[in-house]
Amino acid sequence: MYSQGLIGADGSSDETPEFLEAFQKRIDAEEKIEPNDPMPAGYRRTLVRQIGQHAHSEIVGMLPEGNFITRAPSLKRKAALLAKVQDEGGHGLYLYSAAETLGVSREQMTDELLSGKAKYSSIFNYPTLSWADMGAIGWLVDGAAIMNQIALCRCSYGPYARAMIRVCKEESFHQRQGYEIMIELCRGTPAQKQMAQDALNRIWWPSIMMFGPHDGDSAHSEQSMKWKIKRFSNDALRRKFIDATVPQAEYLGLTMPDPDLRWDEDKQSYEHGPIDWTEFWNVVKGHGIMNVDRIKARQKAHDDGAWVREAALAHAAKRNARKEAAE
Ligand code: FAQ
Repeated sequence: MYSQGLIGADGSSDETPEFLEAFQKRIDAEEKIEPNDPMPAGYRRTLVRQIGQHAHSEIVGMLPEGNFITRAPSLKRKAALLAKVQDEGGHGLYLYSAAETLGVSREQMTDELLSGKAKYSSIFNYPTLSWADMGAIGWLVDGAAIMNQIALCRCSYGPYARAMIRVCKEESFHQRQGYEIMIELCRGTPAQKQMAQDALNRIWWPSIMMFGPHDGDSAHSEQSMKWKIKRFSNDALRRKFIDATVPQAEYLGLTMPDPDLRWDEDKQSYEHGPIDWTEFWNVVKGHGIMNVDRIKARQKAHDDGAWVREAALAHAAKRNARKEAAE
């Protein structure tokens, strides 16, 4: 999709103080940085890290909902869920392409995911237990993803920012289909409403952990915000998400599973109770309930797809040979 850029083959870039200052000036002037532009190695590394993790999250994120495609309660629900899961796969592909513009290959990123070296969002290491989880994931997980990704549409790196525009439009559909499942369950029988409450109870805390550690513990936020890769801090986005979501829970007639949640009149915003960061880091380090299963499933998909990659390469080689023979 894009060229691999003009960064030296050894990944180096010329980083004199003048170069760094000129780069920062472009950022401050809201210019978009494009693949062939000179950029500090740290800027490129940060983007490869973040876009790679984001791509892996979309791909691994297909698994929890994929688990329910065959169990959707109606044809309409099945079609919507299938389309949503396919969209997430598409997002992963745009993002891998955006990362490739920075000189990292798709194979390298895939190897890092399958070897367990690469991170992906903590949220996808929790199991999906009932149909209500499809509602809560769309409502809360896609809702949190949009809150984060709307800001990324203004990221200083052009290919990432442009990919996010389409991704956000699709995530918005996902959020609505999830919330609509929640509405239907909450208007249903007491047992259905209880399913919705149970899903909220389990998914709420992991969804607010998606925004990452508190600002004071966020290793990358300060530099990423200076480079306008991130536009808001982790806590600022988490706060916006909570403020938008609490009234939606009230509309559903559900109770937020946070006894310390309170409206702060001065800040005109909600204050949440303490987040269990031990659980968060445990999941990030690979010890969540589903980490091992998720990587196993991705490894199987990769192995099962080997014949497709081989066939595509054989087809490309044949076409090239035919083209060369005709010249
Ligand atoms: N899970 O210094 P920070 C979706 C790591 S897409 C795991 O604050 P940063 C769509 C972080 O990587 C969801 N690890 O890091 C969908 C870093 O580790 P490192 C994904 C996490 O990058 C919906 C360390 O902690 N969205 O849901 C997490 O400045 C439904 C220190 O953290 C994106 O990736 C976490 N939650 O801020 C699909 C959006 N949080 O690399 C299917 C783009 C932090 O030093 C179904 N990414 N870490 O080893 C971002 O905006 C940022 O990367 C943050 C983290 C905000 C996630």
